[in-house]
Amino acid sequence: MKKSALQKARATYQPKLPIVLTGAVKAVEGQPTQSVANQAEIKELFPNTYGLPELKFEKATAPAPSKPINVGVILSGGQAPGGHNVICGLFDGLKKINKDSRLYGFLMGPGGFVDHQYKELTADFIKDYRNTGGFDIIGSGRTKLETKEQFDKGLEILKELNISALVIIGGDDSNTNAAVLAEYYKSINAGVQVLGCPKTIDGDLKNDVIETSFGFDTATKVYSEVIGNIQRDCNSAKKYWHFIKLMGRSASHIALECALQTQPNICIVSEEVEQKDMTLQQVVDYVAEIVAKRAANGNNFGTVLIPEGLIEFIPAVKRLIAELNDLLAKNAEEFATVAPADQRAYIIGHLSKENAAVYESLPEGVARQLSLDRDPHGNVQVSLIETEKLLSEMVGKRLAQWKKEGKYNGKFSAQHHFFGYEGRCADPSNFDADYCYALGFNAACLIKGGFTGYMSSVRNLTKPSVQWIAGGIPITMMMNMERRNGKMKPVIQKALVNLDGAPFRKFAEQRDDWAVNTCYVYPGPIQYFGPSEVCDQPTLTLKYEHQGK
Ligand code: FBP
Repeated sequence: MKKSALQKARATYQPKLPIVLTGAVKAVEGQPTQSVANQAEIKELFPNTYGLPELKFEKATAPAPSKPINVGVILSGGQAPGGHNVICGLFDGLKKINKDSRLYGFLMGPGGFVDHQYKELTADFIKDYRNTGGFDIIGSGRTKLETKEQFDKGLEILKELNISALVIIGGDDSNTNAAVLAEYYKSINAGVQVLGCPKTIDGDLKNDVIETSFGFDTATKVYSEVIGNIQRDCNSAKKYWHFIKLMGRSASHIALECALQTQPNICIVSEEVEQKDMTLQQVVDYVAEIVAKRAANGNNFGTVLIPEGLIEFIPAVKRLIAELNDLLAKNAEEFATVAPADQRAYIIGHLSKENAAVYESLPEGVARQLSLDRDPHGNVQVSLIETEKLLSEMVGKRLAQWKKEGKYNGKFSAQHHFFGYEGRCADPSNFDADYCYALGFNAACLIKGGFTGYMSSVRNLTKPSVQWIAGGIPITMMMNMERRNGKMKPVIQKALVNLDGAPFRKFAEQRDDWAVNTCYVYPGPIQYFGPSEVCDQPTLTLKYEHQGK
């Protein structure tokens, strides 16, 4: 494999472990826990893994030598920078327990587990993946682990390889599956522990006990670098409005973090749009008014950040999606037989009057997108909806109308961008390299302690990594009941942007200034080597959340 100069230099980086994990540890148990909501239902569904205590690792005296442990690992869902380091940390942790421990990677996500596709991960093999981005070490996939048949099929290969613990590195849906699998294996005394690791660039797998998911730090730094570059271009030529859609699924954490880092003229936050019960036209008017104000000052240029989930949060569209989800789940067989040209009419004919009207009012392409296949977890594939073009088109129309009415006299020319895949496989920042390595190493400690149904947890993340706190959080603690594919299911509660939280408040205090004046910040590329204030800064979201505590 030919390596770039940076790859070669980066391979020698030794992630910094929390000091507590550098020696022998003991797990200190906290109080029994409860799920965030629907306690009775979740307790009934997880009789063997509900109510477990939180765990915190503390230093212990050196233990007697342990037996080797065989462990399986799965990368699940979208790529996020640092996944390779989770695997390296897990590997090193297992080897520290006993040098004869073995680690097996299931290939291409949960599908590899069910289909018995795996690879043994040896020291020689993983060395090329240390501190690198991507999930290519074993590949990833979105197969949903949910049926007893899948669990039993997976158990066959675990038994064959003498694997006694499985680590699932994934987002909220994949960790939900980890909890269900842990419960099932415990209920049948399978002798297999199941643990999760919080992954996703979206930043929506967090709560009081999980401070952030890995990958959010690096991905937002990459997007902010490019947004900064665009802003400098924009401020140089002074002739374009750039509409920039950012990944992040439903939550607007990525857009908000990038706004805090780059100070664009406009950043839409979906959660606020929902709270204010805004229509699509009101969102358009909000943008058009700022374009007009800037034009009045002679500034016919600017930047607009748009979270990819925006469309789902417009309350009328949200109601439409909820009905569409049920309709498409219930009538799946019949709908599959409808010719593409007739699908629009079929949907309109089967929706309630109110939702049919909303469906008809949307541009055809967007409406079609909302009725296409969900991902295996039942999510609308928002990354495929071209919200940035939809918005700029509607803003252009509004401005043209205002021009006729004599209310606006500027020039409006738009450029469109979508940043998502560009950041998901970047080499992890120092923060993500350390955090991921610690999450993996910590998972090995949880395995050694015999725990199951836990998520690996590393906290105190705004402090230097040596001061981080390591432990485990029962996954059931993060769960509530939600409607998925037409049925109520136990799932980890997604963290959306909290409008009372410090990151949003910081943004809201400054946005009027950023809108009219040009206050761009240019963060530049991620730095891996150099002074700590340049290389080791966590996200502003994390920083403000900690300050707000
Ligand atoms: P995860 O929840 O799996 O981490 O998804 C991250 C993400 O990048 C979302 O931001 C985006 O909507 C989605 O994946 C895109 O999915 P795909 O990789 O299948 O195109």
